Amino acid sequence: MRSGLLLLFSLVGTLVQACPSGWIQHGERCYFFSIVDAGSWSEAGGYCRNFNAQLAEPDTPSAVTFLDGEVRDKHPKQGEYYLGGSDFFVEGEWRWASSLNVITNAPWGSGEPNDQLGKEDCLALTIIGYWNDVPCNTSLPFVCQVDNEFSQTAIG
Ligand code: GN1
Ligand code: CA
Repeated sequence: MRSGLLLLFSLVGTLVQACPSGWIQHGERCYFFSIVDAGSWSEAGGYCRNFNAQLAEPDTPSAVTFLDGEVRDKHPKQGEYYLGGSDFFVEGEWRWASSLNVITNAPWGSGEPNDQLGKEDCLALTIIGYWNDVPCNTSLPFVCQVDNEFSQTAIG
């Protein structure tokens, strides 16, 4: 019985800290950098949602720094990656898609966001870490985010 309980706890202990295979853990979130372009910002979000995830919303300094490091070190050849932010509703007012909270911690590149040709309403992480606004119909790879198992099952 005792060893059975120990086995149970050690199994739970393994499961609760895991990210899905191919995803990377940071704090209580898992991130996935897509290999291929998925299409528009909306389609990229659809891919994430198909896996019960969402486009990444790095809304803390720690998350910003982490994704910056990841994109520079491990994903340097894929151009820009969609993140889950947009100024779709009010030009110049950038919001996270899931919460509609105003984005307050954006490490915009120099001169960005520039709404080039009046057509750039979607948020992208560039391969050198800073953020840029791009047309929402640009075909780009993307970063998904999901809570890891630890934050979902910590109480259970
Ligand atoms: C890119 O290269 P160009 O001028 O077409 C970028 C814009 C940036 C601009 C900065 C799809 O546009 O968002 O503001 O560089 N376009 C894309 O010079 O990434
Ligand atoms: Ca831009």
